[in-house]
Amino acid sequence: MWYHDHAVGLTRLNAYAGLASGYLVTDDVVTALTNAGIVPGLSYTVPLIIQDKTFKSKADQWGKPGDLWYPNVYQSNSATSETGRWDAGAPGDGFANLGLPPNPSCVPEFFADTPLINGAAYPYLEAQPRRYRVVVLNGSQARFYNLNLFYENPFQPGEPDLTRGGPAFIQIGSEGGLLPAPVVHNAPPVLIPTDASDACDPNGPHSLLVAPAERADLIIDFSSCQPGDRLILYNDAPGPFPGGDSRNDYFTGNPDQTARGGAPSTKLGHGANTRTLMQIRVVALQGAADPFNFASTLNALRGSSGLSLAYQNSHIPFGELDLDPTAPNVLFENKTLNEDFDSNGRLIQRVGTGDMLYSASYGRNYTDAPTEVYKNGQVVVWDIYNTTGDTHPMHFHLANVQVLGHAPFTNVGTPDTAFVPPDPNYRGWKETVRMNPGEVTRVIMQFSLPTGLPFSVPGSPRAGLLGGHEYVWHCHILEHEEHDMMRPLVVLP
Ligand SMILES: [Cu+2]
Repeated sequence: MWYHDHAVGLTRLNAYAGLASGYLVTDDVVTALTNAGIVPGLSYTVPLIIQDKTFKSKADQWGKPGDLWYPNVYQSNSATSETGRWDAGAPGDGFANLGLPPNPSCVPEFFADTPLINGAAYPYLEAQPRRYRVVVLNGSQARFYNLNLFYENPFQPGEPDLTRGGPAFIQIGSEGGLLPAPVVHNAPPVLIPTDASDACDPNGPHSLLVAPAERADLIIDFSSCQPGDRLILYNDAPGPFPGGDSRNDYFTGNPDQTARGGAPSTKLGHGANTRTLMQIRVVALQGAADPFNFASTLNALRGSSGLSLAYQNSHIPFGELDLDPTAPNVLFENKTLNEDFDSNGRLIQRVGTGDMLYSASYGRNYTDAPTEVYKNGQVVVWDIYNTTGDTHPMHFHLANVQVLGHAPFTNVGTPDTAFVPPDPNYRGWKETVRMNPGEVTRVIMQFSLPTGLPFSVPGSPRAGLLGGHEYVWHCHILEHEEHDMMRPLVVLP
């Protein structure tokens, strides 16, 4: 799990400045898997909190070298030039009119140039030839990561040998807990194919793909490695995802993009590099050999006392049994994800709710009156139509969701095909769900207020007339969330 400040209008800055942290929740079910040796214990558990930051290289009136830098200028493209970062226009009319953003301004997204893991730039991890439990959290503002593990190129320290994949990842969990079945990644590594403009197919080949706020609970077996081996944890996801902009992709020997407002070429052994996240140095085994390896772990997880049993058992304490969309009294509703221009000509992303007919400016503001108001215990199915060009990691407070599937659409309200089932690692309980452009994503959830609290909870001030408790759902690209891709979610007692 992780937690971070959520102040309206300041979330993106506070989280970027460091008001964010992770914690590991365990329970009897996970302890049983650990005691059986199937899942490595706490002494072999490594958290990887991945964030991207940009540091000032020179002192100026606002700070000193090494201070965090965050963009404060809305760099507009014009009709004839794309040296800016973002399109600009007038509300509802596309690109017709260059607006005049204030300075300082919010920006639609931020892709920094230096990846940090657990707060350190380009760190290394010493690993023994045995299994580790590796818990991954993407705590970035906007950047997605496609994670693969390669052996290091012996002739270029710090760089991967893209022809030599490292140990596989066995994914056992995501944000909401354990998966019903293990999912294998990095066997072999899968890089993301991109076109000439650095865009990819969001449903195309990928490895372990984590959007902001997504998590992956992994088991990695290094027992096939030798002491002295080195590995590189490598990312190649386009930013933004899936559209891409080569100025956000920093790697050794990349083209000089200063003429387009980007960075100079990165030299070997130096930053900026958003691909080489971390080095793993294999050291000698200490103590007894691990009784499980990759194959026997996978067998045990797939066995009758493995992950499927644990998945069923682990959710009972939270009241989260698999939800049935055919049960009586389930509500079905359509939602939309929208992009438009605000009154200053800046891109704005919003969430469309209610049953209005679709239009380009369908989105509502966070401060508009709540439209998602439900009675305690209500089960809902939401079909969320993404009318924008970005994949949005939509995040739900109060409830975890189950993803029922996704389908392409031409008109909001009408999927073009039957729903395609989600990826295997999207079949557990999710807090954050990637929703691809041009697709409707179907999720099911139950809005149950917390019970057994040792204190009473007052109604939300905004929802107070209804006596309701106010939560939110929003995009977890932090710049989207704040401008203005977040809506209230009210549950009545
Ligand atoms: Cu978004």
